[in-house]
Amino acid sequence: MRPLIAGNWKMHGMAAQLREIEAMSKTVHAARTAADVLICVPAALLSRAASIAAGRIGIGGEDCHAQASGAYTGDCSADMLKDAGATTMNAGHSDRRKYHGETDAMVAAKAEPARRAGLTTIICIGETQAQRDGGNALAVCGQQIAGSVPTDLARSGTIAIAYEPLSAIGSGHVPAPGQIIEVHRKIRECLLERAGAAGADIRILYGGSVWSDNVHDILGLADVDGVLIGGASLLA
Ligand code: G2H
Repeated sequence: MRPLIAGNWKMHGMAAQLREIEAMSKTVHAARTAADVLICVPAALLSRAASIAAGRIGIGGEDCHAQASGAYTGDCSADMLKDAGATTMNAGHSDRRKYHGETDAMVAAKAEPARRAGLTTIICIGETQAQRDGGNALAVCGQQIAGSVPTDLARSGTIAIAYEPLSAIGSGHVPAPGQIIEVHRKIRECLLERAGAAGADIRILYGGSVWSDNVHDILGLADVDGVLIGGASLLA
């Protein structure tokens, strides 16, 4: 499967940083990289980022509201992301689950309008350290897949999954390869159960403290079809 290298700027970045997207997109285009490249940016930068990237790399939103429009001050719909030039969006990133109380059901409700808008959705899941210490990591990830991934979407080829163990996010601590392989294998099993053969084609990304010095090793692990990169994607 062609890997996806996805950056996630979170709530970082001003117009000046879009120069990095311009330079990167030109490099990626010229080098004909063997991976798809995507940068997810704050909504305020989306339109300018998409214009600068000019289709050479994908530009993604970081979240959307489940409704198409309405009195939801401060929110942004999937149609709006698409209209601004996004190809992709994140749903259920751990920051959204942590700071906005997003549940699996809320995540699932965002993925469907994203599909209708023509966006691919990266659905983020991952266990807490307490859940892992309690021996429940695989069960938790399985439950999150069951609750966050609508079955018809899994069959539609318009989603990817990002596994982000919470202890790895922004911490510099990447789990042992065996842990990543074990959870990705579990996610693959869940996707095959939900989507049948189509589940084999869904990318499963790893996210959490991916940097230039570990990205190649992580991409070489079984069932790792890409990476979601936060902090390191902000460095020029
Ligand atoms: C977590 C990642 C992207 P970081 O998946 O959100 O962040 O690479 O900073 O751990």
